[in-house]
Amino acid sequence: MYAQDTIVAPATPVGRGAVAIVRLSGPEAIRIAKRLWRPGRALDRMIERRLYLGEIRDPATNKMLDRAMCVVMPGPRSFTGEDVAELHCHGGSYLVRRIVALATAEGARTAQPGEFTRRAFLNGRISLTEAEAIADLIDARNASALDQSVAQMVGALQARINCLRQPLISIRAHLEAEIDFSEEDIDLPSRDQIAAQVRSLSESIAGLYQSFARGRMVREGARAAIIGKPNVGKSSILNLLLGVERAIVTAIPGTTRDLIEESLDLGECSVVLIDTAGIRESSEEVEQIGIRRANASARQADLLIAVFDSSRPLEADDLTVIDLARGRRGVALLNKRDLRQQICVTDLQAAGLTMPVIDFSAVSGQGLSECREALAREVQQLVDTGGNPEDRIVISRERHRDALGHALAALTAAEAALTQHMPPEIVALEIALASESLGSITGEVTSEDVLDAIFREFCIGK
Ligand SMILES: Nc1nc2c(ncn2[C@@H]2O[C@H](COP(=O)(O)OP(=O)(O)O)[C@@H](O)[C@H]2O)c(=O)[nH]1
Ligand SMILES: [Mg+2]
Repeated sequence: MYAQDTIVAPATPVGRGAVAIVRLSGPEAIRIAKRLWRPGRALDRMIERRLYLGEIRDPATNKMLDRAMCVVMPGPRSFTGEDVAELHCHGGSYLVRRIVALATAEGARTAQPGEFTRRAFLNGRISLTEAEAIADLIDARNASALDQSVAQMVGALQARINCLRQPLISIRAHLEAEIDFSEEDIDLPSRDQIAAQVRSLSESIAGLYQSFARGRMVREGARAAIIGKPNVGKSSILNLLLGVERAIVTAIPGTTRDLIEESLDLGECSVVLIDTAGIRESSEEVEQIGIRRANASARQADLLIAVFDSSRPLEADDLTVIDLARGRRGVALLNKRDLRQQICVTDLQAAGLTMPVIDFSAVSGQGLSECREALAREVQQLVDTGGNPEDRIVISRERHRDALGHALAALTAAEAALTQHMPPEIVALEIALASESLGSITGEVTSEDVLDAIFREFCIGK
């Protein structure tokens, strides 16, 4: 299935730290650890999965490199399912590189990104959804993303998929029986019964398919586009929210042309802030492209932050912004409240703005915490499942969504074949396709290409 060689990599990030871990996995892992770590002989008498203190030495010169801990975890009861040894050394980047080099000199190969987890999957230690959950857990930036990845890691999504797949397997068995024993008098569910079962499974799969929007928002953050006419302070607000000078701010209208995206953590959740070019009529070519992009990103965003300048009267371009914001989720910021006020909240409401409005100043910071709270509230409402526990299981990756989409298409075809009284072979084929698509999510059915795509995303040593 895969090369049975021994791999090595630092399991901790590059850089200075109190401790770093160099991990080995494969048939030679324990032998190699024994060559580098002394007293190597003691490894024979070591209790599995227990840390021991010793020294790391260059086997060629016997020169000591570090005082370090070692632990051995023989397969199959290890993360990868193979023999695993870990050296817990001090966290120096040269030191770690040197230990990895010593391990490769002893016959180990440097691991590819995600190769440890890939081996864990190939050895049946974890499912694909579990492997993906581990990657998501490492990337989690807020409480909701962590909760979501933990739920997936302990198997909630896998269980849900299996629940949907099992009935398909039994429907297929019934259809096969109908094909094989068509002459005999056996008791099988009627076509109508099967069609009803297929329909109800389709509904459940469609529900899970639709959870993608919520799952993605939790995993990556809800997308919030900052819109407004030029010079109202959009880029200043982005910088203030992020706490860094990310976007260029000038008094010249039309400064921001391209989209700028940055993630902002709000504790429970995250948003991806998108700074856009000002929305106005423009004849300048580059700015026009920027404005088209601003409009497109406003349409695609989950939330809008609509910005207005309180120190100037409302203009036609502001009305365009109010139009864009109609019926959308988000907040409006009445900016530049540190200056002499020309318009107030009621003027915006009279012009048709329906979003909640916050008095704001990107210069003084007025309204900042209120804005963060309002954004967090909006995201929470977007991802809220309304208390149905089944809805709490979500998909968060396009890979899952596409597989569910294929399963749905196959089930629709199966239902059509059933109602049109087509031969059971045709129905069985579609049911098999649907079942295979579901199986590809958890890794019951899989291909090398899919595995390559998934594990490429992992960091080295994971
Ligand atoms: N007095 C004041 N000036 C602001 C405020 N926010 C932005 N500005 C100024 O308005 C101008 C345009 O700001 P910018 O963030 O580039 O606006 P954008 O075109 O909407 O991105 C700059 O000169 C900013 O310093 C504010 O709250 N108060
Ligand atoms: Mg700008």
